[in-house]
Amino acid sequence: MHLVFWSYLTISHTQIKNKLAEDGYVVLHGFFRADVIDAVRGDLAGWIDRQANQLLADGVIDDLHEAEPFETRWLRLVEEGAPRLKTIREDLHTPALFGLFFCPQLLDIVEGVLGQEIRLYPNYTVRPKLPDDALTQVLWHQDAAYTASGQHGHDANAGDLTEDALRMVNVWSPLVPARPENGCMQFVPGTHKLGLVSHNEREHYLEISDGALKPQLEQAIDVILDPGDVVLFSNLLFHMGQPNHSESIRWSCDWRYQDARQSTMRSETGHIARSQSDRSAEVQSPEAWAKLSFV
Ligand SMILES: O=C(O)CCC(=O)C(=O)O
Repeated sequence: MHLVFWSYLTISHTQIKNKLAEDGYVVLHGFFRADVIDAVRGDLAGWIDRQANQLLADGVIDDLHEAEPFETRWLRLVEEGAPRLKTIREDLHTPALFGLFFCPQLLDIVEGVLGQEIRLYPNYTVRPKLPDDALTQVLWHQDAAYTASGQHGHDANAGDLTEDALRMVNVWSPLVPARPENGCMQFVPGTHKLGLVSHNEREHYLEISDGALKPQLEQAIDVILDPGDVVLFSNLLFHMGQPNHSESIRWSCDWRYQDARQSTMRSETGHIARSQSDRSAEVQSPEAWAKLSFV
């Protein structure tokens, strides 16, 4: 079976690697084909529908809001009592998500950075960023600080981990246009070169300490992306997710790749995306992905 998930690339793999090394991120516009993104939205619309039916059966809501579009249906359900979610993680083993996480053309790029043994790191995520909700407003951080802590909440071990142990390629791709008004991310280019800085634990997220953050903030840029676009970035890059001041949900997907020979530094092991040494270990198809679970 030959799977084609992407549309075109106007930049070479070497240029991508150089931009990642220099700026700490690289944007690939129009990377995923529209039907790939539509399929992901379709699977998530199915997830919303199943949640709605369960909530109705449990007496939490009285209306399924079936006529609402993808952008607002979950919001209407939350307004009626559905849980406010930071992230969706456990329910992403659907055929369409395979098209993002295991896109061969994306893995070719990642292979150029991480080598031929690649793991999909166990924190692949869909974010339904709700309007004006602090729970979904991700503070300034480096992803490596979460990794070093082994889980959200504290980074007590951060000092013990080398940058090599924390090395990953992070990926973020929106399912609706991501703009400053609806909570697109902000990056500070070049901050991956500062190494792992100290973070403070806030109510919902870690936050880079003032001393490290303040001198950098003037250089912050909005990461404006459309569905199909993808941004790759270093897990040492300073970044944040702005508040969503629109009237609909900013849906997005984010995931990370790691050298599969390294420890995940958490109890989950993730899934093998590419293995030169053992092809049979790779997740081979959308059907195989759909049979697996978040581990
Ligand atoms: O989606 C957002 O607003 C923030 C995401 C983020 O911080 C990440 O993917 O590491």
